[in-house]
Amino acid sequence: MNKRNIIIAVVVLAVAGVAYYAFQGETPTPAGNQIEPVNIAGMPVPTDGESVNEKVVNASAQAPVSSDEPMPVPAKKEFTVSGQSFSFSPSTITVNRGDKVKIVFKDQGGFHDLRIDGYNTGTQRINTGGEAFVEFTADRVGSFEYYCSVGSHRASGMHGTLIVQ
Ligand SMILES: [Cu+2]
Repeated sequence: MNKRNIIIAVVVLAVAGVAYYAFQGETPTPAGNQIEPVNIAGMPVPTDGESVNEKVVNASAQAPVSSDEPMPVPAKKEFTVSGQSFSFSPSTITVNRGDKVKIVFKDQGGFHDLRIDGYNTGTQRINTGGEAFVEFTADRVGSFEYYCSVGSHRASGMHGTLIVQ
C-alpha cells in the first residue's frame, strides 16, 4: 500500500517536473522575442560596423589591383640624341611601355629636326648648335622610327629606331 503511494507520488512529481520544465522552456521564448526589438532599436551601432566592413572590403579590393600593375610604375627616361648631316647618334633607343620619355635633340651640323610619327611628335627644326626636345609617354609597344623631316635627310640616312618593349 505505502509503496503504491510512493510510486504515485514519484510519478506525480515527475509529471509535474516535466510540466514545469516545459513551461519554463516556453517562458524564455517570449522574453527573447521582446529582446530582439530592443536590438533593432539599437541599429545605429551595427550600421557603423557595416561601414567599417565596407572600408575593409575596399582596401582588400585595392590590394589585387596594385599587384596587377607592377609595370605602370612610371619611370622617367631621358636621352640625348645628336644629329648631323646625315645621321643620328644613337640610332636606337629602348624604353619600357609606360615610361615617360624625354629625347633631347642636339644639332651638331646642319638644319634638322627629330620626328617620331608613331607617337605623333617631333621637335622644331633647328640649326647647328641648337637644341630641342620631345616628351611623351611610351604607352604603345613596338618599333617606331625617328627621323629628320628636312629635305631628303631621312633617305640619306638620318633616322633611328625607338623600341618600346
Ligand atoms: Cu636633317
